[in-house]
Amino acid sequence: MKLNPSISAIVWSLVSLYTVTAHAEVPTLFISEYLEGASNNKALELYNNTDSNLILDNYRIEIYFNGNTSAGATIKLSGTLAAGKTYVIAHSSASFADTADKTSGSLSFNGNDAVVLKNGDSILDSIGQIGSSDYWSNGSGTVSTQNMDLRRSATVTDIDPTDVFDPGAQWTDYSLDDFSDLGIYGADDGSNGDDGGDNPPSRNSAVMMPRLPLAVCKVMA
Ligand SMILES: [Ca+2]
Ligand SMILES: [Ca+2]
Ligand SMILES: [Ca+2]
Repeated sequence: MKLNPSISAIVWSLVSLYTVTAHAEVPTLFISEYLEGASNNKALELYNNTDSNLILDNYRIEIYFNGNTSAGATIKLSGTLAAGKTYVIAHSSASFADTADKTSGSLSFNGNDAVVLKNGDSILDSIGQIGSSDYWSNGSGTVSTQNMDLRRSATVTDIDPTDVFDPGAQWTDYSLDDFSDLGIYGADDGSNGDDGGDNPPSRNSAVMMPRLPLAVCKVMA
């Protein structure tokens, strides 16, 4: 039997939709916490939301300072990060540096510097907007990339470092120099996010990572 073209298109769309869903459920590494504290108290917490070890050798953090469109600092990661575990990078002179997985004197953002996480040349996640020297905040200024500890509060959706950045959309503010949650990922209620609890969501369930646009293109094709 020959399917008519419209049924064939629907079947293809459903197959492609399945592909979209499958891809959307393959998260990798993302930034779960960002600490922009006093002096050199700077840190990033990364979370491996896959069911596998991640070899970090091709991963790096880039920092685009003060609206620059070229990275002014590159911090290469290394080692292996187990499934469901965190990796903390701290400034070498941070007061909590001895608790970090990696330290670097280049981790010197101060609120108006875009931070990008890459695997090779693929962008995995970002904070801020490359080319902008704004100190990013939500409308009221209660959630800001300056002088705050920010924890990822919801499903990861904004990974694009080139568009407008609203830290209030996916981040919850904690006080300056509150480094008590560095190295811990989870939410007290088990929801997606990092709010100081220790109950991570089940992995591969809800964190949307960057493959979606490609797959959407496939659906549209
Ligand atoms: Ca700066
Ligand atoms: Ca963005
Ligand atoms: Ca944390």
